[in-house]
Amino acid sequence: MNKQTLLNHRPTDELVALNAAHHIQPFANGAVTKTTGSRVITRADGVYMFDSEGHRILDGMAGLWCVNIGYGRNELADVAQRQMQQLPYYNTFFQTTHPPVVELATKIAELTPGDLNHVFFGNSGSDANDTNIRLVRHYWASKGKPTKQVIISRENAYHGSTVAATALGGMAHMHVQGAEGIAGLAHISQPYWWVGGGDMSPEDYGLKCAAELEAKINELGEDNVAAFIAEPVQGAGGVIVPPSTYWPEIQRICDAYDILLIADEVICGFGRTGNWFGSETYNIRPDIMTIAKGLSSGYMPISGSVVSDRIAEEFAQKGGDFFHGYTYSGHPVAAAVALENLRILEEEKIVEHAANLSPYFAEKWTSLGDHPLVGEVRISGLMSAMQLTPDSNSRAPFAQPGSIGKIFKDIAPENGVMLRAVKDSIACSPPLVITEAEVDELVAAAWKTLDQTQEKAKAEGLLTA
Ligand code: PXG
Repeated sequence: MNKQTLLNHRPTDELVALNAAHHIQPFANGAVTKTTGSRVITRADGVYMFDSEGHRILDGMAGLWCVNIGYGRNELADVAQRQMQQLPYYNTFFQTTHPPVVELATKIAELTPGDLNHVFFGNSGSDANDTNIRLVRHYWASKGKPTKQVIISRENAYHGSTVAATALGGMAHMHVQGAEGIAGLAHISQPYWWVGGGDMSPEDYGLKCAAELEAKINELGEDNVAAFIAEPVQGAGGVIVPPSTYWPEIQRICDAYDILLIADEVICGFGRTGNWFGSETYNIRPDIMTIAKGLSSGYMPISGSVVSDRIAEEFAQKGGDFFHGYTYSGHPVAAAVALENLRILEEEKIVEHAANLSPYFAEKWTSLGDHPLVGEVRISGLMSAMQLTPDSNSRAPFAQPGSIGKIFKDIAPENGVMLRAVKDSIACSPPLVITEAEVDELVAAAWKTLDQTQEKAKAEGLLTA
């Protein structure tokens, strides 16, 4: 075993310098990596992680919205070791398969709602969404409707970072970095009432945003539209919890027109919203579900596109060869680890725990709304956000959008909590195993961070009031 990487790592300053010299980090600014450096995380247990300097930090983001069962579950390590010894790798192409992938597909079919009974495996949410693009287009071609090609998505959606998933997502600042000009994609508004709702009630605004789907289908022509894709609750976009009117109307429109509905459950899946899937929380009947993150609680990279009987039957009868697959689709070690994660989620009733804890979590998180810097709070199960604003009444943005969220994000770990800033929204998504006492600790640290953020912002002239 390489003890240097596992236990006796190099001193922090060396690690930080080598990191800046050789590691290109995702969603990071290379210049800042060089000047400010990066925090080095060395171990984690339960809801806490520890950096190389020994600071204990409550992980309010469950890694990156994924460590649903919490850290330190050695059962997953044991399963990985056993599977590596028995069959570390074999492919799932060309009519071969292996027990872990069969067991996992069967388990996912059992857990997912409705007739979502068939899984195509990938390694990340991004590649699963790439799969979905090819899958729905191949489906319609097989059905004899090859013109049904366009996939409608939403502004500010996050569906991943491959070229296709970036273009499918709705983040303009990502599109301009190498993902422009991908054909057959269209976008409608997100139901982000705080920013876009104006004088409308959230419910009316939800209907207005949903109506855009119908308008877009009519503009493009139903015969040209393959699918609509959306996260039940937008996560990376700032935890945009849709108004209650939104999903029923979206579902009605997808049913009324012959449009496949893809629920991107990469964040919402596996308990995050208090049910196994966000689709259950919001009464959505998807034809395809994207799953990743909580599927293995992040212990191994694995994802899936879960499809309905209707789609799988078409593939089985007329689809012919689907020329698509990743070397590691259904990787045996990842599949075995995911299966063990699902066993723990189920047997330890962790999804029920999340549901039972959610009123307490909501009450505590809502109390942050009393802080003068906070305009609204948004909550769904154990994911939440607070919207920072200089003026709750006018819902005004800050003079320099994003500047206050960044101050908050930088201070939070100093107060022992990791949270994520999405511009001036602060997102929270703790491991689902978090306890009431740990919620108290998280919220107290967040309040203290709000105070310090306000002070610093005033001192820097970013806040005048
Ligand atoms: N769909 C959704 C809804 C996601 O949240 C992906 C797809 C892509 O998954 P992979 O496994 O390819 O990363 C995601 C990922 C953030 C952040 O900063 C969020 C994600 C990834 C990285 C950062 O909030 N979500």
